[in-house]
Amino acid sequence: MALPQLLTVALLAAPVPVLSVDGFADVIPAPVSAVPSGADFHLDRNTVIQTRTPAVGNQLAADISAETGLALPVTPSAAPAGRKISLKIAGGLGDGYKLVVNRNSVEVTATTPAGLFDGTQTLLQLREGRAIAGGTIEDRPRFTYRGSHLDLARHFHTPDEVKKYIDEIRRLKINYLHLHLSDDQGWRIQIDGWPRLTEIGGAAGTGVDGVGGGFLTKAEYADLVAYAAARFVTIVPEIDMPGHVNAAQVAYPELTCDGVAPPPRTDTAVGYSSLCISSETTYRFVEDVIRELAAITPGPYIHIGGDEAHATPPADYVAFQNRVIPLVAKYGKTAYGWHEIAQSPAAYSSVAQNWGMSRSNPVLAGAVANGMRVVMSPANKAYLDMKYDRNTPLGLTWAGLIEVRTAYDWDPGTHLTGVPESAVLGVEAALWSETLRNIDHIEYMAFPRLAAIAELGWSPASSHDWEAFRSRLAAYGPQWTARGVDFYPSPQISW
Ligand code: TNX
Repeated sequence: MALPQLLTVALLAAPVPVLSVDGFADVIPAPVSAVPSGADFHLDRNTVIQTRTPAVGNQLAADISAETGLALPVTPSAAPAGRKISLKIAGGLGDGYKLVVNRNSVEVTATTPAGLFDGTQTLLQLREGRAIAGGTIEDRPRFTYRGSHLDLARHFHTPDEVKKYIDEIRRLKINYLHLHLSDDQGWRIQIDGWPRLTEIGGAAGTGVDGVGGGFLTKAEYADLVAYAAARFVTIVPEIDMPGHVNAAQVAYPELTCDGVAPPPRTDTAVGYSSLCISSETTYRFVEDVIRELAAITPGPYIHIGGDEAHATPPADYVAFQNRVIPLVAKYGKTAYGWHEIAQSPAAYSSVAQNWGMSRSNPVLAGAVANGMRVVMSPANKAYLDMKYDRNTPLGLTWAGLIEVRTAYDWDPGTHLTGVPESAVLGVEAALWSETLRNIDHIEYMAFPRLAAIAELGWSPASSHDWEAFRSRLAAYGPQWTARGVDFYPSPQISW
C-alpha cells in the first residue's frame, strides 16, 4: 500500500465529509472520524486476539479464519510483546468505539460489547488480503435502531437464507432484523395453542402464486434468535393484525365474524381481511400469540403490524389497538407497529414505523407530541422491494422506482414535519417478498441499497455526501463479490 498523504479529518468538531485515503476510510457506514497513518498491520499465524469479551473475539476469529484461512487464537491475556488484536471494554465511549491500527497492534476499545462488535466490523472492512490499513477511527451511531426487514409470509425464506442475510446486514452495523411472520397468504411461526396456523397456514403452496410455503418451528426461531444475537442483531417478530389475517382465518374460521372460513389466497391484494373486533375469541387468540411469541423473543419489541386495515372500520381499529397494545406490555415487551397505530392513544408509549410517502403526517406528529417514537421507513426511499428502474426483473413499483441515490438522499432526522430527530429511534429498510423467492432475489434487491439506509442510520448527518458515498460503495463491491452476494450493479456506481 502506498504511503497516504498527510491529512487530518476532525469530524467530531467540524462537519467535514470523511475522506478516502488509500482505502482507509472506505468504510460503510461512514465513521465519525478517520485519520489514516499508513502504518498497516499485517495478520500472520502468530497474531493473537486478546480480549475478555470472547463473544466478540470468537466471532472476529471466525470471520478472519473464513476470509484469510488464518486461525487466530482468542485469549484473555497475551504476551505484551506479541503482535496482537486487542478488544477492550473501557468507559467513556457511549455506544461507539475507537479503533487504532498500528504496525504492531490493532486495538478496538468500546464501552459496550455491541460497540466492540461494531468496531470489529469496521476492522474487517479495513482488511485487504492480510493487511489491515493503519490509522485511527473514532465512531458512534447517530441512531440506536438500525433495522432491516424480511417478509417470510409472502414467500417463506429458510433459516439458512435468513442466516446468510444476517451475515451481511451486521457488516453494515444493522442491529435489528424485523421478521414479518404472518399475512393473508401464510403463517410462518409455530404457535402451540393454535397449531392449525402453521399446519394449514404454513403448508406447501401458501406462498404468492401458490409457490413455496413453510414456517419456523419454535426451535428454528430460537436458533435464529441466537444466531442473530451472536452477531449483535436483535430479532423483532411481527404478527400483522387486525388486517392481513386471511391465513389465520382459513385455519381458524372462528376468527371471522360470521364463522365461515374464507378461501385461501395467494394473490398480492391487500386490505381485504380483518379480525372480528367485537369477538372475545379474537382477544384470546391475540393474547395467546403475543404470550407465546414474547416467551421466545429476548429482544424488547413485538411488532403488531396494524397496516392497511382497510376492512376494519376506523373506530373498531382504535378499539382493537387500545386492547392489544397493553397485552404486549403485559408480557414485558414494547409494542411496535406500522404508523397507522398512532391513531390509538394506547400507542403513544410504543414505536411507530412510518412507511408513508408524504413529508407530513399530522396524526403521527400528534402522537409524537405525546411521547411516541418513530422508526423511519418511507416507502419511496426505504422499501427495497421497489424496482431500481423500469428494467429490474424483480420487485414492485407502487412507491416508485428507487435507485441507490434515491435510497441515500434523505434525512431521517428531518424527514417528517413535527417529528424531530429526538423522537426518531432510527431507520429500517423493508424488503417485501411478493416477487422474491430465494436468497439471490433478496440479495439483488437489498444490496447495494441497504448500505445506503444503514449509513443514514449510523453516520452523522454532517458526513452526508453522495459523491463520497458512491466512491466508498464502489470500494465495498469486491467484498460482496468475495462472499458470493448477488448485488445489483447499479449504473450510478463506478464499480
Ligand atoms: C405495503 S406498507 C405493505 C405490504 C406489501 C408491500 C409491498 C405496508 C406496511 N404494507 O403489505 O407487501 O406494500 O411493497
